[in-house]
Amino acid sequence: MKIVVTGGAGFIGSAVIRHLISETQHSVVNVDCLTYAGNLSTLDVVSSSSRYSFEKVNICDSAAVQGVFERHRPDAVMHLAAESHVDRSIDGPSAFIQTNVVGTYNMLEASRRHRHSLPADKQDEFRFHHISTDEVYGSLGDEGLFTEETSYDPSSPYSASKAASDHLVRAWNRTYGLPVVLTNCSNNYGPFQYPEKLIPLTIMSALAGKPLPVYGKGENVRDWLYVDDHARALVAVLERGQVGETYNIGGNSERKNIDVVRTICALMDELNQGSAHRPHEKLITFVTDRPGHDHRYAIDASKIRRDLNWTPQESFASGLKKTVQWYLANQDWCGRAVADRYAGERLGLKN
Ligand code: TDX
Repeated sequence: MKIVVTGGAGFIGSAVIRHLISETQHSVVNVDCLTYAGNLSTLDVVSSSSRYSFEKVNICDSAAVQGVFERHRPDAVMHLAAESHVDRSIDGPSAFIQTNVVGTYNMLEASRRHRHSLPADKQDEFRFHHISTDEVYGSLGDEGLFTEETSYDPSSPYSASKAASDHLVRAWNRTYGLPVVLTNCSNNYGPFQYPEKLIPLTIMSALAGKPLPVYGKGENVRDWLYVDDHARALVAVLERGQVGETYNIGGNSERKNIDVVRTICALMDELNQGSAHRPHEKLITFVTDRPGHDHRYAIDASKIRRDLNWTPQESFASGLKKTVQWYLANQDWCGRAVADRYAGERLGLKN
């Protein structure tokens, strides 16, 4: 298959492309406009492949998106391009509405037009895979899990924009017959994540001996998924998922934020023994809570396990250790990723 991957220079998109080029025979057209969070160096290990090409295109530019479809005539789209950071969506929702809602609409319309230009058998085989988040379901109490049937109840501008995009994708399936599959995942972590998210921000701040900000009391729970496990799941859904279906993807690794931060501190003590900042736990600082902070996310991934035979390979302990090791060994990459763009300051308190 020739697959257009949007957001392929981002954290999850680049993991998907590395997997597609290294582990499958599919071809990839990476469509990315290289925002602050996009970085082509994430693709250095695959970018010389004859099955890889790059288009610097913003999905909000419908004419440019149309051009990509005309030039490449893809068999499938994996749509990952999105603004993804909840705190930034609180400070400035506009980019989230544009990219996540309008950008998804542009991708759907371009896919619909392109599909009509294909021969009949190819029209049936075409796939639009929309990659989304468990945040569309809102917040759980202390019990229960998100399933594919959980009602939508988003809390932040980010999650509301992703919920809107999910609804558009389902509408294009029901109204226009576009063959879609959807996935909603839990919190991802691993190499190449932009150091604004909890895990890489904690590692980078601990390295610099800076305070480790924990929102509220650190009692909020997230369900962690190693990014390469997610990438394998996404390719399984694209190749074998049922049209019109949604699959929840989670790593079965629920943790309180404070426990995640403490575990990172212990790993930093162990793996960075020369550090002047040991024990790193003394850097933990409780700060004002995030407005509209969802209490708990947890995914029931039994559908994708049962129907597509996918299971996560990484435990949270093994994945987190690999991640800390990667950031310790790739401090230059992180320095370049944030240079002149983000100094680790608190985001998301504006109202
Ligand atoms: O400095 C911090 N301190 C802190 O306590 C940061 C950045 C976060 N937190 C808390 C807030 C959350 O409870 O840690 C938890 C994780 O925060 P984020 O890394 O910002 O992720 P989250 O808000 O849970 O959203 C993430 O998972 C779902 C991604 O950013 C989304 O794109 C994805 O859809």
